[in-house]
Amino acid sequence: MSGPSLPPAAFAAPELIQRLRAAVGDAGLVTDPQVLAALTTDWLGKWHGHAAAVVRPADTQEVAAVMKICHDTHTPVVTQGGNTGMSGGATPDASGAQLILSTTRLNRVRQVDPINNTLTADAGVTLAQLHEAALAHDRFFPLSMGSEGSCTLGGNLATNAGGIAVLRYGTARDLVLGVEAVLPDGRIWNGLRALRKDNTGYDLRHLFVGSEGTLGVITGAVVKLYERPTARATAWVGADGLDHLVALLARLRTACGERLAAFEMMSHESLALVLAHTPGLRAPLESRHAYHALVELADTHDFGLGALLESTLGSALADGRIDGAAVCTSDAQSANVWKIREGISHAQVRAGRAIKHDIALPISALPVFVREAEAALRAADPAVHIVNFGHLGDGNLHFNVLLPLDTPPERIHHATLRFNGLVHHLVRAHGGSISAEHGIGQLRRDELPLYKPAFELELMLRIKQILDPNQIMNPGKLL
Ligand code: FAD
Ligand code: 2HG
Ligand code: ZN
Repeated sequence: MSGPSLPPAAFAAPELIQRLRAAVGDAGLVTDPQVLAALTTDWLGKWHGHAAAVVRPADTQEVAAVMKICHDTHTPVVTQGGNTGMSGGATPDASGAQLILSTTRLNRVRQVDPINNTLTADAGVTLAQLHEAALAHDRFFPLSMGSEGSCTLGGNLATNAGGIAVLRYGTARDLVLGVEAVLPDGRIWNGLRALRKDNTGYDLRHLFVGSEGTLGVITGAVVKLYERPTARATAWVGADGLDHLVALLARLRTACGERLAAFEMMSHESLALVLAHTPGLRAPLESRHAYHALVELADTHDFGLGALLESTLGSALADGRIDGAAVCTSDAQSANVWKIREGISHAQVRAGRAIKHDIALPISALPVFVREAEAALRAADPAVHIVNFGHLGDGNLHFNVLLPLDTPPERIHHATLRFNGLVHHLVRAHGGSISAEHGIGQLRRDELPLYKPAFELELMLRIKQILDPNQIMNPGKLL
């Protein structure tokens, strides 16, 4: 589904560049082809575009000035944070008409309030910098993912990112209290409220969460902080069926309540892939299992977390619900299991061409879904290489298919259409979503109308029309 067609843009016209330079200065305008090349390709190397230029405004006022120019000249804008997105949302199209608005110079942590448990920061601050800023005040910002060294607060909100702590703290949407955004016409909306209660009408901050750069530029946000968990207990579990891991998750929730901080799953094939492509990692268990889980408990004080984890896993082993378990006894062992988990994305890039399925299902439906989806894919291609892993604790699987590195583009294209259809048909049948945490971007744009009710899409388009009447925000993405 797409909005109205764009009027011709005055792209790269010398006077446009001149006006942008006047707004952001020499330091804020990038025209160097080498820098442009890096920013016009996504992290996966899957999408390649061209840009008229890259602007790097230094503050919210400069973003507003840039947007006013783009509004006046109908110049399309692709907002880019850390460029780590998995759906091609931050990559411009091939026309060379689109401007990349990079948030990397919006890099100030504005305030940490340890009494209110809130942090206010510019949109371009990286997730790792947010962690450090919270830690400096003995607080904890829980959003966490493998890309945290590069991905930004603005990108996290614009994609409603998930990651490894959603089962306890929720997604980026659950962690944001206030948003500051520049609208497509250059007006600034200051919604930087640090309140947990505010019942004064429609909650506009949530329009920008998950908007993928299609409604405006997020320039800052207020997020929730939490007490810092200083005690952790980590274990690796082997199970011969996914239903065993789902039962273990329920048992851990009952036994450990809020202390359950992570429950990450990977199939045997995913483990084998990451071990084969990442030097220095060791398999945590000697025995072979169809599925593995990384389980972590965390608390503000060590009230016997290790013993709690051991006894819960011990009873599951005794009941035959799981088939192997090892509680980590050193920081080095915990680091090893987390490196295994976080290494899967990189291993896929090294090993082949991944056809990604970032799907969410009710946790209770996961075992049946996986059985049916594996059978459907194997019926289509008996040699199919399925890399199934993900955030089992919140019902999010990365049910990917890996093709060999030398697969010709047409074969990738046909396999993608075929496997997407098979997997997403079953996702819908089980009440799931075709995008759990990576967003729609350009990856799922054509499929979205097949899986989202037409009336919901119509409402989304109407909201887009009100905020972005000239259709300049990230055209070709999401809607
Ligand atoms: P970008 O890639 O720059 O942009 C993503 C989208 O957001 C684009 O549509 C862009 O236009 C828009 N956008 C960016 N900044 C703004 C802004 N300030 N205002 C408006 N729109 C904006 N994601 C998860 O959810 N969970 C994971 O566990 C996870 N693990 C990952 C592991 C690896 C190794 C990698 C490479 C990626 C992973 N991701 C994960 C995906 C990615 O890191 C997240 O989607 C992240 O939120 C993107 O942030 P970014 O700053 O890189 O955004
Ligand atoms: C993860 O959970 C990320 O590691 C990336 O969301 C998933 O590479 C993928 O498919
Ligand atoms: Zn993920």
